[in-house]
Amino acid sequence: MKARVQDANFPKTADGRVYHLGIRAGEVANRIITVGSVSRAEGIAKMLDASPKLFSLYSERGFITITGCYKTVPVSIVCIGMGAPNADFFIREVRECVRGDMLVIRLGSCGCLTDLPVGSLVLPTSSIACTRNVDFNFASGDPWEVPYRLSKPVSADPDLHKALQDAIELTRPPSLENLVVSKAVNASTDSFYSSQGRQTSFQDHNASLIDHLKAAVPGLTTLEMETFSIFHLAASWGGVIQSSSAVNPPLATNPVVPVLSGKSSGTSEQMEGLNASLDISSRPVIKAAAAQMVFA
Ligand code: R1P
Repeated sequence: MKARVQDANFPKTADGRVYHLGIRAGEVANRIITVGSVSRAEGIAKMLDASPKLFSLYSERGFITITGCYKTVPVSIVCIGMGAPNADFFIREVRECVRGDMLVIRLGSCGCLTDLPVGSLVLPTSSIACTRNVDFNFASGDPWEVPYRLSKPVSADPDLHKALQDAIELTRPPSLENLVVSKAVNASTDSFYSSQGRQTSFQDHNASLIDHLKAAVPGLTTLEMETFSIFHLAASWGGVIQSSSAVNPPLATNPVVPVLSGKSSGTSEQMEGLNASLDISSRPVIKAAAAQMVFA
């Protein structure tokens, strides 16, 4: 992607592409599943409708956006890699490319702080952030500072969390009967190592971190690296609100309906119009929830 920055405040290429995800309006849907790994993104993409043809873009910065329809409803799968900075690029740059509501579900893997078996599915209702306190003197210890800071919790969007829970109830195989946990607190960390309590060659002062986390955060079940940022940005988004009448034409009269019925492969402009038509409230919002598979 040849970058010609038009605006240093929100850099875009001359043809309107956001700088890191590489997409522009019309190439990403309002309903998004975000994942961390390429294989997971490509696996989920196989479930999308055969028509219209999938749009996919691998950005120079390693983000992948795959857009298509699932049972005729536009959906994007966005692979963001790992960590809060990438989650921040993802939410802000997608927000810049869509109008109306934006729904985000993160489907990822996580560590587990309870005795749930590997393969369990956890839907956190909230997440805290656990971050390394860089003011702590890690080289020699520090009587004045704590080595790790815990934030207050931020909640998943309750409607989307419930919708996700209901959808899983309807579709899960019997073998998952007792392995879905829909009330849990997640902790997102800024390191896979130090702030998740792993012991490495660095002086991380984290030997008691996991015990501290469990004692300090009731219901804490999972550890990963992105959910807090996504929930936090979703909860704090407060950009310019477009009037619903301007962005909410009735679906039946929308010119992109032929795209949904497979008669056309669609254009960026059509997808943009379709996204706008899918507003589900008069005040556009970002709603976020997460589903996480427990790994060893
Ligand atoms: C660490 O191995 C990565 O795995 C988890 C963590 O959040 C972190 O990104 O998530 P994903 O499975 O989505 O990558």
